[in-house]
This record gives sequence, structure tokens and C-alpha cells, in this order.
Amino acid sequence: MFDFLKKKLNNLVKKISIAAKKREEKKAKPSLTQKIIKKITTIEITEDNLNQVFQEMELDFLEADVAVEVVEKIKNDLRKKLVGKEIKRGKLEEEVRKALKDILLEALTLPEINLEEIVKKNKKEKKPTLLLFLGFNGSGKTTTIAKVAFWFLAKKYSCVFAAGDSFRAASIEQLEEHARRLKINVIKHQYGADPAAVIFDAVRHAQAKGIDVVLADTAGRAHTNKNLMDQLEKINRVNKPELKILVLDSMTGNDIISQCKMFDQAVGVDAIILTKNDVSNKGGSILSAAYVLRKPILFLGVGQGYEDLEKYNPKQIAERLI
Ligand SMILES: Nc1nc2c(ncn2[C@@H]2O[C@H](COP(=O)(O)OP(=O)(O)OP(=O)(O)O)[C@@H](O)[C@H]2O)c(=O)[nH]1
Ligand SMILES: [Mg+2]
Repeated sequence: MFDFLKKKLNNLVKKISIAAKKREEKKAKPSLTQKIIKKITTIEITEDNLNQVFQEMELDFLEADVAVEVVEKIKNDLRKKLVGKEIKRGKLEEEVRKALKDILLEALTLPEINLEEIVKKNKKEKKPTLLLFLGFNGSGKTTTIAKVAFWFLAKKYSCVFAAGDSFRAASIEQLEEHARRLKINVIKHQYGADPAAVIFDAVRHAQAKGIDVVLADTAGRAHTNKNLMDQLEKINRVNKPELKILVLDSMTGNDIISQCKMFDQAVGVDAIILTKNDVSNKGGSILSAAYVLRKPILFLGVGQGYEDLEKYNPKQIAERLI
């Protein structure tokens, strides 16, 4: 995971260090002894060094799916942390690496949502928690719903699915198959039915049976599907979900930014789950999603199995990246 971006970031560290060293070698003319010693043992990174390196690496960042905004942030923060600072020659690479790691961690640190606490609190008030999953076609909504249910079941919370995708062929059967394996119920209507009503029924069912979590599937949609976007707005208005969770496919690269903005405008996005991190490998989309969108990321999807769901952990990601 993230190997591609990791390689690029390590290159960045090396290049900044090399650029700074090269300039020092050119510049070093003997002056006072003290000065010479200082020159030999310390080094200074200049604005030019950074500009040159970032110019060289522009394509690398794009290739790794790092959004332009993020590249700008990294550059500006590195400037603040490094330019003009005298660094011991032998520590150059280490210092650059440390600065970059701090910057990444800051970019990756997001407001947090404690999913379990929310469910626990609602349970005390005898209220089921409705989680609505939305996103583009094929982003991984249905699979993620099953994974999140598995996560709740492991914590001894009860779950029910709402078959809110009555649009795509075989979508209900897909959800039913997951339900069968996880041994939980699905509340469904026929294909073509109003998803707002299906989800409403599922919540009523959960209330009657004392079920803790309602996980509502929805059809994949894009902003060009006016009818489907209106439908989503109705689902939201009728059911007032506790959380609207946007499922984003990390393979789609920087597209996830416009996708999020679009769903956020339409119904408001409370949190994000980023899927397919096991296949995307590039790593940049997670950095872009975190830094540009500033929405809580609940989990990362890292495979097709139910257990392939990782809690989002910015520290761990920063460690992995550099
Ligand atoms: N490798 C990998 N595959 C995933 C992950 N999440 C989902 N998938 C796969 O992505 C494909 C699409 O997943 P679905 O869950 O059907 O996506 P969806 O968003 O519900 O699709 P629509 O309902 O058609 O919009 C399936 O083959 C899933 O197995 C993940 O984290 N890693
Ligand atoms: Mg689906």
C-alpha cells in the first residue's frame, strides 16, 4: 500500500538534500576559519533549492494522485520549516525527512467521529442509528456496508440492512447475499420502489426489534443523474440519517475531490470511507482526500473480505509514507 507515493516522497527528501549540498559546494570559498568550519559542518536550504526540486517533481506528484493543493501545502510548509535554517551536514536528510513527516501528519489529521460512541448513545435512548452510504457507481458502497456491519457485529451491536438501491439490476440480491453470510436481515421493497420508503421501513423495523444499527445502501450516482440526485435529497429529508457516509474509490485518483464536493453540495457529507487502497497503491488520493476535503475519514477499505477494513489512522499512514 502507498508504495508509489512513498518512493516519490523519499525522492523528494533526497533531492532537497542533494540540491542544498550542491549549492554549498559551489559557494564555499575560504574566509575566516570559523566561517569555514561552519560551512563545512552546516548547510542551508534555500528557496531556490525547493523551487527547483518541486519543479522537477511536479509530474511525480501528479502520477501519485497528489492534488495540486497538497503539493502547494507541502512546498509552503517545507519552506517555513527549512528555508534559512542552518542544518548540520550529516543531519540534512534526517531533518528534511522529519519536516516532511510532520507536514504529512498535519495534512492527514482530521476531525474525528467516534462511530461506536454514537451508536452506544442512541442505544441508551432506545434509538437505532441510521447510517446512509452514498457515492459514485462502483465505488464500493455495498461491499463497505457489509464490512461495517461485520465491524459492528464483532462489537456485539445488532444490524439490519436497508436495500436502498432499488435501481441497479441485482443490487438487492447482492445485499441479500452479504446479509445471509453475516446472518442479519434485509428490509427491501421491489425494484423501482422509492428508496426513501425502504429506508424508512428499515428504521421502523429496527426500532420495533431493538436493532442498533441500520445500514442503508443506495444506488451509485453522479451529479449528472438529476433524478437520482433528487432521490438522494428525498432519502435524506425523509429519514434524517445520523451520518451520511460517502464511499470513495481511491483508484479514481483526484476525481474523488469533485465527487465529494458534489455530494456535499447535494445532501451534506459527514464522513468518508476510502476503498480499494489495497489495489490503488499510489497513496496520493488518501493524502488529497484528507487535506482538501477535511472530512472525517472513518475507515480505509483494503480488500474484498469483511475484515479488510482499517480504522483511519493518520499517524500510521504518515509512518508508512515516509
Ligand atoms: N480490492 C478491493 N476491492 C473492493 C474494495 N471495496 C470494494 N471492492 C470491490 O469493488 C467492486 C464494487 O463494489 P460494490 O460494493 O458493488 O460497489 P457499489 O458502490 O455498491 O457499486 P454500485 O452499487 O454498482 O454503485 C466489487 O468487486 C468489490 O468487491 C476494497 O477495499 N478493495
Ligand atoms: Mg451497490
